Amino acid sequence: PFLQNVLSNHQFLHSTVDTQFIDENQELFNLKPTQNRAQKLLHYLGHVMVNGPTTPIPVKAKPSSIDPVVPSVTMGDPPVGFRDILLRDGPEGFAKAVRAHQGLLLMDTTFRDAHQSLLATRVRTHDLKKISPFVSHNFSNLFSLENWGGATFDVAMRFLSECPWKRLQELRALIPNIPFQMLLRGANAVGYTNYPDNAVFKFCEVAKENGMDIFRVFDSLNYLPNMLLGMEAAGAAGGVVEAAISYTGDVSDPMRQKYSLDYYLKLADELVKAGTHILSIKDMAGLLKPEASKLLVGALRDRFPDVPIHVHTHDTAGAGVAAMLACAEAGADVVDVAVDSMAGMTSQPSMGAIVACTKGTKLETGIALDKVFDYSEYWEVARGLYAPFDCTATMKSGNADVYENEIPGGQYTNLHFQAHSMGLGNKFKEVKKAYTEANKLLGDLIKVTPSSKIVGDLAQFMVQNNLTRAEVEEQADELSFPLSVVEFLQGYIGIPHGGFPEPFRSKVLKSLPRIEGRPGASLPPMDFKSLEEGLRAAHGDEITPEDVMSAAMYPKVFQEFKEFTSNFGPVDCLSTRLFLDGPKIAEEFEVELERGKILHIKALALGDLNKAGQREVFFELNGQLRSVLVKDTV
Ligand code: 3PY
Ligand code: ZN
Repeated sequence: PFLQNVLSNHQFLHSTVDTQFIDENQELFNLKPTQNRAQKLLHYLGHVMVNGPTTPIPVKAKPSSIDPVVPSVTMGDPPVGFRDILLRDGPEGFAKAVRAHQGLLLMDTTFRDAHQSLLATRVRTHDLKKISPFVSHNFSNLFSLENWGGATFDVAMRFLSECPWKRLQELRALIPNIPFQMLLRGANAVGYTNYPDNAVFKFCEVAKENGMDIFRVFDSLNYLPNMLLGMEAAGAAGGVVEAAISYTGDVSDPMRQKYSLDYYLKLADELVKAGTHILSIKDMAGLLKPEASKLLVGALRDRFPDVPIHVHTHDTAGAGVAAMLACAEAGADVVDVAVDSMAGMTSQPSMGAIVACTKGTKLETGIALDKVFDYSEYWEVARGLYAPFDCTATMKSGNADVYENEIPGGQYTNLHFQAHSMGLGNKFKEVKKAYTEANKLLGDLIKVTPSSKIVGDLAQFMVQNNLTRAEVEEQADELSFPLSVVEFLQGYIGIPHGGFPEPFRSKVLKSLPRIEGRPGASLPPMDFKSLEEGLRAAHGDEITPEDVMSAAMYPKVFQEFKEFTSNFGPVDCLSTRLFLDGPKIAEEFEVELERGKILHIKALALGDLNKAGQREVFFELNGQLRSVLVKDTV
């Protein structure tokens, strides 16, 4: 790099060089590691060409070689949207405007829950960015775009080797007019376990600073103290607080008493009393039937005439559109949809269907159907790039058995993948049955991350050990349960509605300690200063406040992500096919490292295996021959 700096220096090129030259041109010593970015990316591409993808692949399928075409976008600023109202009037004014709005509002989940449910959360910032200007210009009347949080935070670092914060910043710059929405797991923030309170507060603060607007806050047990903590954190950050009641059971079934209409109304009372700006029903498994929608949303509408109601569902059984229309009829202000080609099955119901079905009615969405078609076409082709993660490789349809097993959308897909990869493809039914039994064993829980994982772990344990519910109950004091189950019973994630199952809990825990009350309340505050110092010592001075939060949430994942990028460079700049599959021999392509900084690369050849078990991979980089040595691990 020093030599390159010298060779491109103006004075060096245009005058006689004497010994003062170096002293006068201190910028020659500007040897930031970023100058190796190109070489690191070649190393990455070579690695993928020799060894295959660096991210785990659930299905044996190649990414499509067809790139999606971005529909054209008009020049100039995008139209004014709800975010302009939010910025002008604050969260309360925003909530009033939503409530006063005539017609049905939509949240688009395509950028988050849809791909979390269908494509193992693997959609990359690269493909989100490309379509963002189109969304900003043509979907300005969306209530919000859900594009962050939930599982996307850790998956970005863990499996995509990209920074979740950079995603947020880049999307914000491209979509200034539509509110961004994230999923916050209450006291678990974007993790799977309770964090100290100050970590949740700081997380929301940094998210808001980076452009997040609306925080959907839930707790996987609907445990009020955890929910209140998350709501306070989002509110203190200046965000719109959307408290979400996780829905399970069936309020239209008089036989299902544990999660009755009365249970939900009482919880809603508490959330409204705590000042939520918006009240949400989070139907993570898609259990809300049209009749139940009428009852639940109708009752909430009567009780809280001024509070906007926002409903989330999954289409696993196939009744999602019917349910969302029933919710809208009963007075919901906003419902969740995904664009058609990313909708259905374990994802959200179809945007196009809702837009078309409400056209010309009092629920008219104001969204142009032909723009939905263009948007859908982009995703239909983009989805092909993610073929190695697409649940439709093995799952061919939704299934109304979800009303029985109550498995949340994303987990339904994951369990299907797992059953399939273990050669238990035809055992999915058994896994689902075990899930139903495991849920009963644990006392019939609300099931959503992380409580859903606990039920899933117990179900797998039962399948692997060939145990029935009665056998597990009988042998509870002898069995060696998954850690997540034991910790749940200890109270690590909070207290379930109706309390812990007895005598099962006592038999499993014996003398193990039990946490009383809200778990986060007994955790010592996180020391951000020493965390930051440690990160600087390990990774250098370019550590940002966002990095500190990533490490606070996921220390090990962050560490591995930093190591990966210091070896392989900014892989987020690569197109998805190159990221997953590498180039073909003789393929020429461009990589934009940053605005205007473009690398021209051609893959030339793959060398033979040498004695050290390596292969040399040859490239042309900006017209110059380069090669990298890669260990062949296949
Ligand atoms: C998540 O927590 O990631 C969810 O999507 C829950 O539904
Ligand atoms: Zn969901």
